[in-house]
Amino acid sequence: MSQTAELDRAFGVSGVLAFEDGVDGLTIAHLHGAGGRASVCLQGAHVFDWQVSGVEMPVLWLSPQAQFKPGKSIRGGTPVCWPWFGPHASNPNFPAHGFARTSAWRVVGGGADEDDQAWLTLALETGTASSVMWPYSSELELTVRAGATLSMSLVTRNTGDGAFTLGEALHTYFRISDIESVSVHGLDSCDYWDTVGGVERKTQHEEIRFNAETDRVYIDTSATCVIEDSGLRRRIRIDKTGSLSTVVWNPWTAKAERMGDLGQPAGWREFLCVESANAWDNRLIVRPGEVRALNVKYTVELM
Ligand code: TA6
Repeated sequence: MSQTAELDRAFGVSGVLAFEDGVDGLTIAHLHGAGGRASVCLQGAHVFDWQVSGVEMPVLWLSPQAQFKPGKSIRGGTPVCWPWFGPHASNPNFPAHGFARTSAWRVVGGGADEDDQAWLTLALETGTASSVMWPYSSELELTVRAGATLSMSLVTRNTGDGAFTLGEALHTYFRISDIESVSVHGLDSCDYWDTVGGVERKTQHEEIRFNAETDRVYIDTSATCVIEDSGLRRRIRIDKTGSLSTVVWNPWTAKAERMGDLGQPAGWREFLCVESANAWDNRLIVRPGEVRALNVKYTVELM
């Protein structure tokens, strides 16, 4: 029996949760909840699609050049950055944003919850293939709940006998009409590290608008953010708990050309990353036996 058939037999729920053989041997889970549906690649526990009934455009952005290949991060959706954010602190050979997003996660549960949301929980044990990069015993789980809203909960358990420092993010790419037609609200007066052209600490004044490469780590904030999109006439509300950093990123022209996988002629104009994280000043010390959860909930409101 194929892995997909095994998963369908063990966890499938008709009309709610089904598994599919994706391209290049990756397995995809499809969640159908009341008011919306989502798709998750088991590699990386990577939510790459979420569509809300009655809302024309998908809420998450997926590059037309996204590749679904073993060991490669999917460009778009919500990459899980764990157990570090950005480059590794000391070894430039280790993958940026950690190894969770390119690892094989396993299904531990799924179905319909009491609110008719379709849910799926995936798990990743560390300390084996990843032990060179991460010499700690830990367990990681991601639970996705999909319907008219999308929720994700990233839970880290320290199952070893030593503390570790954790950097993490749900690095979500949101679909927008155009980068110059949106603004981000909720971070007014927050301090941030501006990482474009060096690193400088600054303070946000009023909403964020975009006219150049933007790569900012807002720190010490648990604020709800709202992406206001005048082009698509919608707001995307980003509620979070267990996260003290919010990363706001758009590559603009030059970096987009260097990256080369954001879609032509200017795919970079149609997404904005607002990432709920614990990064930089807000990295966590997780002691033996401790459990930490980073939770987000996304809601779309038509304007
Ligand atoms: O979160 C922003 C960022 O750190 C940018 O600097 C850019 O590198 C982006 O993540 C994408 O990183 P990736 O490793 O997915 O290409």
